[in-house]
Amino acid sequence: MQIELRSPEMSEPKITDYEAPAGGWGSAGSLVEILTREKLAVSGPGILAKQNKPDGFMCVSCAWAKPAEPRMFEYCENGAKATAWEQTRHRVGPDFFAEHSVAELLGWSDYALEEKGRLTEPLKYDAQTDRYVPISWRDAIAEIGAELKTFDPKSVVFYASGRASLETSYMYALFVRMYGSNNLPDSSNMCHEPTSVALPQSIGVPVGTTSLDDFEATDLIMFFGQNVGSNSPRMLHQLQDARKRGAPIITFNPLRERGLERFTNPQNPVEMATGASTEISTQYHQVKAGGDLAALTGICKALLAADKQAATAGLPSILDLDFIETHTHGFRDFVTFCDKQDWAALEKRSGLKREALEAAAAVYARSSAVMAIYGMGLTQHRKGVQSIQMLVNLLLLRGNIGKPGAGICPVRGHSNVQGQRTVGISEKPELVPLDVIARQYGFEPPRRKGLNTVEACEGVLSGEVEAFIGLGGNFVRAIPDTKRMEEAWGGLKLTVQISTKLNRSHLIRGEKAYILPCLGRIEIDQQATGPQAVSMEDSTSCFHGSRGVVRPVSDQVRSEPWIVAALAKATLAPNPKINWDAWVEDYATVREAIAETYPDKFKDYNEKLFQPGGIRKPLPARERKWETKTGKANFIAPDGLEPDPDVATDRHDVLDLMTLRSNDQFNTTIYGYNDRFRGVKNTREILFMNANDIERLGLKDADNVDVATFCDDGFIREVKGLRVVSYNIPEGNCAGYYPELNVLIPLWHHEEQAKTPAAKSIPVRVTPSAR
Ligand SMILES: Nc1nc2c(c(=O)[nH]1)N[C@H]1C(S)=C(S)[C@@H](COP(=O)(O)OP(=O)(O)OC[C@H]3O[C@@H](n4cnc5c(=O)[nH]c(N)nc54)[C@H](O)[C@@H]3O)O[C@H]1N2
Ligand SMILES: Nc1nc2c(c(=O)[nH]1)N[C@H]1C(S)=C(S)[C@@H](COP(=O)(O)OP(=O)(O)OC[C@H]3O[C@@H](n4cnc5c(=O)[nH]c(N)nc54)[C@H](O)[C@@H]3O)O[C@H]1N2
Ligand SMILES: [Mo]
Repeated sequence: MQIELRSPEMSEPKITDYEAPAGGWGSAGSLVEILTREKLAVSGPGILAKQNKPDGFMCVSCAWAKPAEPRMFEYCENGAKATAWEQTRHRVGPDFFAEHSVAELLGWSDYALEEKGRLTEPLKYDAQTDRYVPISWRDAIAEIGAELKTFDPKSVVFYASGRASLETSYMYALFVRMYGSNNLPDSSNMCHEPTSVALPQSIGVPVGTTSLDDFEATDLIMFFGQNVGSNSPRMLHQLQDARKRGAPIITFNPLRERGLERFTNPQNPVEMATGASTEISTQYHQVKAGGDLAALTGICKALLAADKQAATAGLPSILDLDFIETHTHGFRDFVTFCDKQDWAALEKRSGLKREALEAAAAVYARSSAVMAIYGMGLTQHRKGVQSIQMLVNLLLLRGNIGKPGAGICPVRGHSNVQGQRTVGISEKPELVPLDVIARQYGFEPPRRKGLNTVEACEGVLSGEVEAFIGLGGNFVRAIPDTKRMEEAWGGLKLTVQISTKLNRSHLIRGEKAYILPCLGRIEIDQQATGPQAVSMEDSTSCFHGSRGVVRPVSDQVRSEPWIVAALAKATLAPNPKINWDAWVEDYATVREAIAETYPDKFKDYNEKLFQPGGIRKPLPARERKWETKTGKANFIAPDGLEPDPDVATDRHDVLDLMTLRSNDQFNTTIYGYNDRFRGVKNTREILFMNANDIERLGLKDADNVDVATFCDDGFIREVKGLRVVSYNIPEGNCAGYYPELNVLIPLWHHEEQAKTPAAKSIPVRVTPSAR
């Protein structure tokens, strides 16, 4: 069935140049629009005033750090949209499901499904009427538990999307291991998994090393493949402050993203009144998709050359030789690698001129504390891990890890995606203290590696996976190869989704299917001992407590800890060492259990839960203690510079497609059809292309085109009828929106080591539409 991409009330698509800075009045206007649509009151003490405050709730949007001294409104346009979307006054109750069959809903857009409102009661799929029908919690839980008992634990996948709290995640992972499986894929597998693979090899920690303080001490920020204006807008405040102190920002991004160009602080009355804005990037390099590895090599090469020159001239070294000597391993081999690369190849692969890379190197060479920030532009490639390691190599050359104002800063996605890993959600048993868990709970946890996201999909295709449980998220829509995967999904015997809103993963279902509606984080979570708090970990490894502030959407929704505990009790034999009910009555007791499993990270957790600025997790690399195999920070040279071996970029009719987020979505949640910063109105069915490519392929701006994946594995992957938008994008690249274009990503097209789908470099052919 063709998925409807336009919302019913949509008007004609419009593409214009957007001139305004990020933030400013555009942001204020967009916010008012969604608040009105979701009928959310923001007057008086309002929900939004509690957002990201030490005594309030942590935003359900991104994972960016929450300062100890928050602004009066510590939220951004997109954080407020996320709040409005969760706290909408619209509901999808039993009437809705009686009215609409699943077959009908399959034709609805992602926007239309979620926009209908919050799920209010448990539902079970009824094949006879092709509808979801109400079921009591007791029956739903009992039936799911009985089903789970019939499967081989290895054939069941337990996904986690990254929003559920540390408390829920800990309970979920424990439940799954007691059930007998490490099949705990998470959204991180599609996101920052390359970070979790690259950084331990390089510096001995799986996470970033910087904190908010570093923005105050840095004298250069390098920014790779992260769209701050849309996806972590609160960081714009730190960037603006750094710029006002005179610290330069050097950006590498194929697109000129507005948030990386100019910012007007919507909370600053003077800036709003005068239209003043701060220039964000001082150098902007439109690197080719996947060209970062070559660009970074070029910068390192330029730096090494400058250092040689300095030595010849008897000047002080440009490199931090003390640091390299004391703290690193592999420097010589790395120099040899850089020496071997020739400039012509680096220019071709990066799409950047040697002079541009030398200009970046020159600023880097005179800066004594440098932060490197990155996002999906680095991770979602076949060589994502090596690109991140190359960025670390650059930092190591001048000792830019483990000193104030310096370090590596991966910008995480979901608000607790990093935290879920911290408390045991991982398919890799070696990342979890299984011996501690074995002692604490008196059972033998499985030691066999579980399935990550791509492997879970392979299992669904091969029939080895028989059941899927989703703790949040919209898995079927977020994964690659939409058509193949949706077809295979019907072969599952059981699907269970723990969700707040209706999405496509409820409709693409197994033989038996259940929807379990849960509380959102913004709602008051009342249990036997009173209202409960939960906690999460931000992108800078700080834990924060969070308390709901509004009444639940319905008295039939349950908290995530309640649902996980209920499933565990219905599935597992009783264990005298775990009292699931006591945990649900008082989440502080879950935190005590977490602290027992992870004593170094969660010491005095309950006492410090609401500490302003959060509780900082110990990070050895920040203290220049390197928990790597060599005991040092490692220079790691890549095995080549070909960004994506399958991308036949040399063929004149093959373009390299990046799938991106608009400013009006949170992952598969589509708030609307505008992408303000990129000048797009009322549509998501577009393909951004370079004017030369448009001409070369015999097309015109605003033409309709079909896009097909260029590969010959026997499957046809195509999207029809996209509108060409002539755009400032490197030649040979094109871009469009996720998740509509996921149908084009072959499942096997993933990061080599981390298996993250390579969503930023899909080889495609673009042809005029017949339609
Ligand atoms: N409002 C909002 N906030 C979000 C999300 C959301 O959807 N909406 N999603 C959340 C999640 S889960 C995540 S993971 C993050 C994602 O946040 P980002 O990491 O910003 O992810 P993307 O929007 O996919 O875009 C990545 C950026 O990389 C650039 N890029 C693409 N390919 C390359 C490349 O090869 N090299 C370089 N240097 N740049 C490239 C793109 O032009 C784009 O600016 O945001 C989180 N926050
Ligand atoms: N092509 C392409 N594909 C991508 C990406 C890309 O850049 N390009 N990005 C990847 C990335 S980085 C990520 S993180 C994944 C995202 O994949 P997911 O995390 O699986 O997807 P989301 O869209 O965030 O999930 C939205 C759903 O979560 C549910 N939900 C919302 N809040 C809550 C809550 O509090 N509790 C529970 N239980 N459920 C809730 C709602 O029902 C909503 O419909 O997609 C990946 N896929
Ligand atoms: Mo993500």
